[in-house]
Order: sequence, then C-alpha cells, then structure tokens
Amino acid sequence: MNRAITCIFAVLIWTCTLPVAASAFVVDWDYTLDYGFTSWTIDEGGSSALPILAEDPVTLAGDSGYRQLTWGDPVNDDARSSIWFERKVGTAQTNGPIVDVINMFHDNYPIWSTSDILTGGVVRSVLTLSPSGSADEESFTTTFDFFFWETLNDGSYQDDIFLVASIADAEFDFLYDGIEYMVSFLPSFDLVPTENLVDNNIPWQGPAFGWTTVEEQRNEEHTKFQVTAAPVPEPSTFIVFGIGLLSLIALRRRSRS
Ligand SMILES: [Ca+2]
Ligand SMILES: [Ca+2]
Repeated sequence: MNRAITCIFAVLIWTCTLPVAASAFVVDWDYTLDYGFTSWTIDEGGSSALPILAEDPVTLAGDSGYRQLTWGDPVNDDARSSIWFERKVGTAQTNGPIVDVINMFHDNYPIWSTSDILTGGVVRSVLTLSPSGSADEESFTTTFDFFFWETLNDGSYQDDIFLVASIADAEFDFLYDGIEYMVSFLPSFDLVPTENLVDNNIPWQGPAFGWTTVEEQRNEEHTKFQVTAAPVPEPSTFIVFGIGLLSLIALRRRSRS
C-alpha cells in the first residue's frame, strides 16, 4: 500500500516537470478597422445648390461606401462641415488592454451658403482580425451600423448625434482553433439621454448608445474595443489529473483484491 502511494506521488511529481504547453489561445492579433458611409440623406438646397462631396470610396463587408462626406461652402472652413474616417491597423491582445484608436473626425460648422446639407446616414464599421505572424490567412470580420443625425442648431440640444443601430451587434463571438473569443465595442459608447433625442424628434426605442459631436469645432472620436477569451486549462493539467485519477482507481482495486 505505502509503496503504491509513493509510486503515485512519484508519477504526479514527474508529470509536473513536463514542459508546459504554450497558451492555448491566440495572444496577438493584427487588426484592420475601417468605417464609411454606406448611405445618407440630404436636404436639397435647390437647383443651384452646392452638392455634397462623397470622397475616398471604400468597400465595407461587400457594400460600397465613402470614408468622407463634405457639405457647405468649399472655400470657407467655418462654413463647411465634413465627416471622415481613417482606416487604422494595429495589434490587439487577447485579454489585454482595451484598444483605443482615434479614427473618426467631424468638422461640425454651421452651413451658411446655399448648399445641400447632410441630415443623416448609415456608418458601417468593419473590424478584421487575423492571428499575428501566422501563415494562416484566416480572419474574422464584424460589421455594425450607426445612424447619424445633423440636429438643428436652434433647439435646446444642438450637438449632432450618432447612435448604434443595434447595441447587440457591438459584441460578437467567433471560434478559432476550437477556442471561443469575444470582441466588444461597448467601451466606445455613451448613453445618450432620451430628452436629447426627443428635443430633435429622433424616434428611438430603448437605451440609445452612441456619441455626440459639438458644433463649431473639429471633433475627434475614439473607437475602443477589447478581445477576450475564457481561460483554457493547460494540457499538462489534464495529464496530471488523468494519471492521478487512474492511479487512485488502480489503488482502490488493488486494496479490495
Ligand atoms: Ca452640425
Ligand atoms: Ca446640430
């Protein structure tokens, strides 16, 4: 009996000295983040009005769009508004810090001249992740849309408003090599008070997540996201547990016999 127990401990100690396998989940990801307007609405300024300029065309999850829309006086900076997005690349770590990038800009100025005016639109966001340094070209793409409202500047709430079309789309799961990961964009968004939406006749059901941009200045906006995965037991843990269990079963049989 004592000899059998000694053997079990010897085996357990030996298995603990086995080299620990590398972490089972992907630690580093290369990401690409791209935004663009896939549709928009305008107030037409009349037959002689300056048209809205759509620039920097981009394909976003199969749909065509533009990274920049500009409207108003083409000469005077303080009589022209523009929203543009920059494509960003970088690395994100699983269970690491929140990735924080400035990729959205809104020059938000009153439009004095006769021109078409952007009143709203749909912004599509596309994030692609691929394991860093991997020959494996596999990547994961998520998309979610925002609504944009150019609010009137004579009401009580004048900041312009972006809202996430569906907050559920701001989090998504994907499987890679048998491990489930989650990407969350929730740190990017604030809760926009209902009264500010009511002030501008914006119909909305439930909590309104998004961000707002201030008039008469350039607004720089952040996208923040995080990649997480549940901890996975190391393979050596399974080996130790399995050998220990088998040894106990063997010992019990032997002591019965
Ligand atoms: Ca505005
Ligand atoms: Ca406004």
